[in-house]
Amino acid sequence: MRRLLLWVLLGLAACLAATACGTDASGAPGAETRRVLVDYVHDEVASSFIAYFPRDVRMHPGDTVVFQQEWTGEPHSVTMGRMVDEMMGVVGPLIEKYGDSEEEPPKKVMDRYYKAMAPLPDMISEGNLLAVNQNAGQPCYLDRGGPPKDSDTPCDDADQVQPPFNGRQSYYNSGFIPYEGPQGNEFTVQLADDIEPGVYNYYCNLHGPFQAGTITVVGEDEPIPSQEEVSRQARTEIEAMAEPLAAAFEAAPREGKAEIFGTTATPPLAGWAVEAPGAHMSINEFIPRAIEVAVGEPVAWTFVGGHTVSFDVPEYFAQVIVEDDGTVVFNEDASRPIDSPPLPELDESAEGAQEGGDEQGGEEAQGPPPEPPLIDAGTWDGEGFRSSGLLWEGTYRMRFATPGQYSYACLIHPQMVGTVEVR
Ligand SMILES: [Cu+2]
Repeated sequence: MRRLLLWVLLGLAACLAATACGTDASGAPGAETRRVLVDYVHDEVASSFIAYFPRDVRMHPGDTVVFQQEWTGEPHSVTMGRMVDEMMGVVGPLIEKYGDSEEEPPKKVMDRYYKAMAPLPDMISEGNLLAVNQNAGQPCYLDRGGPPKDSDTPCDDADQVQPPFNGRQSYYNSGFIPYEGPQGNEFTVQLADDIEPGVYNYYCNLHGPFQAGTITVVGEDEPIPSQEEVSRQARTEIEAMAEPLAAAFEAAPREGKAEIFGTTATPPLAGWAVEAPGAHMSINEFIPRAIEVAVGEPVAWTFVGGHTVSFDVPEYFAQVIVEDDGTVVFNEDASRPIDSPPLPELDESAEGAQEGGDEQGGEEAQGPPPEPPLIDAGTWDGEGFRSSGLLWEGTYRMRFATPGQYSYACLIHPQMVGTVEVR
C-alpha cells in the first residue's frame, strides 16, 4: 500500500486541542451536536495527522456532526454514502489485515482493493498531483448512482445542495473542505430524523480509505457520549499517533546523513516522515529549524515529502482554492518556482518502479531508481520573493550574497518555517 504512503508524504496537517472543541447548542429540541476533528495541529512538531478524531462517534437520529478541520495546508474531504459503505466493507478489513504490515500485500489483495475503490473518484489523480478532479473535489449529494465518471465534470448544481444525511443516499461528498482561516474549516452533517440505526462510513477522497471514520447511529433510548467524552477519546487517539511522530522528529538527523524510504537524506531537510507502516502522518519541519552559513557557501536542502523552500514570502495563501464558479484548483503560486529554476516533471514511471508495480511494465521497472533531482538556484541577493516550487524529493541548493538573518517557509504548510543566518 505504497501509494497511500505517498499521500501521507505529499501530506499537509492541523487541528487544535480536542478539549477546545466545545459543545454547541443545537437547533432542534433534544438534538445534540458533536465535533469530530479532521487532521490535527501538533503544537511541538509541525505535522499532518491524516485521520479523523475520534474515529467513531455515536449519535441519535436528528443530531448534528460537525467536522472541524484545523488547517495545516492539507486538503481533506468527508465522503460518505452507500457507495462508501460498500467500499469500506471490502477495503476496511484489508487495511485491518495488511495496513500495518511491512510487506506488500499479495497481488490478489491489491486487485480487490483497486476494484472496490474504482467506483469512487479521487480528489487528486495519481497521474497529476496538481490537478483537482472536479467530480470528487466539488460537493455532491446523490440519492442514487455515482458522480460523473469524467474527472473534469462536477455534479450538477442541484446535486451540490446539501440535504440531511439519511443513510440511504448513494453518495454524499463534502468535496474539498474550503480554507476559511486556521480553524474555520468545517463540514456539518445533519442526520435525518428517519435515519436507521447503524454504522455509516466516511473517508477522505484525497488521502484514501486509510483516512476513514464512522458515525454510529443508535436508537433514541440508547445513550450517547457527551462532547467531553468525545473530546477525551479524540485526545487519546491523537496521543497514540503523536508518540511515534515526536520520536521520529527527535531521531531525524540534524547533521550527517540518514536513510529514509531507501534513499539518503542529508540535512538540512525540508520535511521528514514517520517511517512505519500504518503511520499516517507527515512531519512538516525544516530540520534543523535554524541553520548558519557563510556568504557564498552553498545550502542544500533534501526534500522528504511535498514542500517548498521559500524566502520573502507573501501573506499566507491556501494551496487549494475554490473559484467563483465552484471549480477547485491548486494555487499555482504555491507550487511553481519563483525566481528559481524550473522543476523536473514528477516521473510517473519512477513511481511505478518504486512501487514494484507491474502495471507500468517495461524496462524502467527493472532498472535502478532514477537519481533524485538536484536543483541549483544560484546565489540569492536576499531580496524579493523566491520559491523552490513544490518538490517531493531531491535537493535544492542556493547561496546567499549578503550577511543577515533570513526567515523562510514552506508555501504548502503554514506551520513549516525556518531561519538561515548568513555570516
Ligand atoms: Cu511543507
